[in-house]
Amino acid sequence: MNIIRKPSWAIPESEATPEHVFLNRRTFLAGIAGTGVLLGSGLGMRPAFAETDPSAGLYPVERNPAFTLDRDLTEEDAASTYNNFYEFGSHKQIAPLAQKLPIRPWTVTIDGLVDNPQVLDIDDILAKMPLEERLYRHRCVEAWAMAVPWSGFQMSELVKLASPKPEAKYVRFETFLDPSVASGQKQSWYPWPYVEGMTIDEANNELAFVATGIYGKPLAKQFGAPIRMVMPWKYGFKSIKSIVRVSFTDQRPVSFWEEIQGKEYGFWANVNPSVPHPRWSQASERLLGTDQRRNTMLYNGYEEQVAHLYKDMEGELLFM
Ligand SMILES: Nc1nc2c(c(=O)[nH]1)N[C@H]1C(S)=C(S)[C@@H](COP(=O)(O)O)O[C@H]1N2
Ligand SMILES: [Mo]
Repeated sequence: MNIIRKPSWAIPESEATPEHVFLNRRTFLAGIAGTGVLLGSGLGMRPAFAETDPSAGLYPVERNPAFTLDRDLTEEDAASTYNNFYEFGSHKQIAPLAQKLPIRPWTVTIDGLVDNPQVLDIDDILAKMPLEERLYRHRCVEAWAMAVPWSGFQMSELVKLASPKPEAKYVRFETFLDPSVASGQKQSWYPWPYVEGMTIDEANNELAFVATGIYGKPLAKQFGAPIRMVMPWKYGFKSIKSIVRVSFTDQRPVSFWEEIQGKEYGFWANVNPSVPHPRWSQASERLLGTDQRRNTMLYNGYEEQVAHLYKDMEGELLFM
């Protein structure tokens, strides 16, 4: 049994963290006009860290019009230069460091209480799954937010592929473990690898999404390439990056942040403006790449789609 001891500065900070989002706007809308990806968004786009990815030819994928937004998309330069990816450091400027992550070959192991345990190659997953684009809000527990176009597939497709046994109640996800490329993983007070979890009902909700791309391209490494979760009604730490293992279990998984600081980061972590974090308010959020704030929305604005999942769960700490 590990006793986790960690310095207090290793805990996610709220607005105390100075922002270093230097927008380096390089607009050449003309260059993407033919792609249809971001038309109407007003974004100029260019990859912050261009690199050839073997799946590049798959994107852009068709946008699913069912998932629209109440706000502008975040500029790609802002979203891709301000990231949480503790494997590469406990600060936001991890993008250059994350480029060290090798993303081929890459496999995802599906195991546990399933009829179809298997090891899937990332390119087979990409070939097999119905890829689409969705515009989602994202709300970090630290009170910053963004709105981005994810590409990928609905998580329920992966559940179907695994075919969980009736005893399975939860899905547990694991990120890669390789301290030789991710120097943050040499910090032994963290319980590596990063783990997250959800119920199978949550995984089967139509909003639960597996992202393999963003901004009409394969995921840049700092976003959690080559495959990550997106749970838009929950605080961002639930959206685990660079997944190598998906296990179906009858035990509620203990997630990375819950293990570190369970009183501040719980299992459910649903967004709620009126339940403050023990160290800061969640009433409003800062929009990345702008100087604007907005009021936080219950379930990050997805109440209609997800509130039913939490009926009759009054005893649970649903909002931390
Ligand atoms: N493996 C892993 N996944 C992770 C994290 C992390 O540090 N490691 N950070 C989480 C947090 S706190 C947030 S807000 C989002 C940030 O996603 P983004 O950097 O793509 O915006 O990733 C989540 N997934
Ligand atoms: Mo976060």
